[in-house]
Amino acid sequence: MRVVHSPRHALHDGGMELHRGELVPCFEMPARADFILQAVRQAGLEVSEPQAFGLESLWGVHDAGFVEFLRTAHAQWRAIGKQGFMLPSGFPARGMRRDHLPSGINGQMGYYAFDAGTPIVQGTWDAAFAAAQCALTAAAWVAEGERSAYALCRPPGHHAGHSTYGGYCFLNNAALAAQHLRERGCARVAVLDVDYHHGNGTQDIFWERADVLVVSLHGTPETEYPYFLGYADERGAGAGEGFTHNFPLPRGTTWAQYSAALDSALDAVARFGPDALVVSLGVDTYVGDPISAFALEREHFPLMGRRLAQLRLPTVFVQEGGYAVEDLGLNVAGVLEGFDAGR
Ligand code: SP5
Ligand code: ZN
Repeated sequence: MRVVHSPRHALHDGGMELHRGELVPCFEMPARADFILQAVRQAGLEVSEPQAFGLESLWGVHDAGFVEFLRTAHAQWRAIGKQGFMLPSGFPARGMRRDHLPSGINGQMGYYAFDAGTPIVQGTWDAAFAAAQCALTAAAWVAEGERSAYALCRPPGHHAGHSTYGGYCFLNNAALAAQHLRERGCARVAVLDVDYHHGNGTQDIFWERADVLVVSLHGTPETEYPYFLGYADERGAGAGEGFTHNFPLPRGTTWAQYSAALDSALDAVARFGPDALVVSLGVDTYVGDPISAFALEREHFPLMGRRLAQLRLPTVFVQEGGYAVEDLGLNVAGVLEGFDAGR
């Protein structure tokens, strides 16, 4: 399996997140990508840099005004004399206006963000755009006939919606890969999200579409981030009704419980009959993850990869979460090696 990665990910660094009432350094840190890179190289996989894709390659998935906000946000912050990371402090909740984008940068942040855990620093845009290009490159390879590819994206993407950011995510890398496959000859594309957290952004982007199936297994929003989306009764709307499937699982979920839900998720994908698969690959389901509460062990990740391979679909893996930094590489490489062994 070929790997695509950009060193520009490291430009997204130095932010703090609001965690249990305190500002702490982000769990989503550059060292994550370094550990993954080391592990995939050790596994003998070839790593390339992304091809260049223009801003217009984002517009099939994201609102152009939102993209412009992300691209210029930190410059606007510096223009009012601020430095360092930016976090929003107010959001348009029930009863407040969502039809007007404030002109000030603080209001704009609250308008587009949905949490106070996703700082923007000076290098965030360059890193997020490079990650998007990695996902697009992996999708292009698969569209051209590769059996599978892995986009080592950082920052991650599955929480980013059509015009929203949060959950450490700015641009939805997996959605961009799926949309690219759609535009390159795949009539139906499935996105399977195995990150610990619900892929609310991907669900938002494809909510009313029947050509992209969205299936997510995750910690139940009753207790787990992102709290306000990811229930089993969310099934899509309009033309997209029945093309979203959620499998919320309780804290403490073991491999036995997880793999039963994974089988149901894989059945939903197989029934859809897609031409290609995009896997939102978060390994924060690992028992050692510092912000998550499932109980998957290292040996379960190759088993997951094997099951994914049994769909026998051209597959793009896109990196999402996973915060047990030192074990992250082996867990990711475990999925990829299991997939390659199971083909
Ligand atoms: C891509 C991805 O995995 N994003 C996750 C973003 C989670 N951010 C907020 C996490 C809040 C978790 N609450 C802490 C519970 C500690 N046991
Ligand atoms: Zn996650």
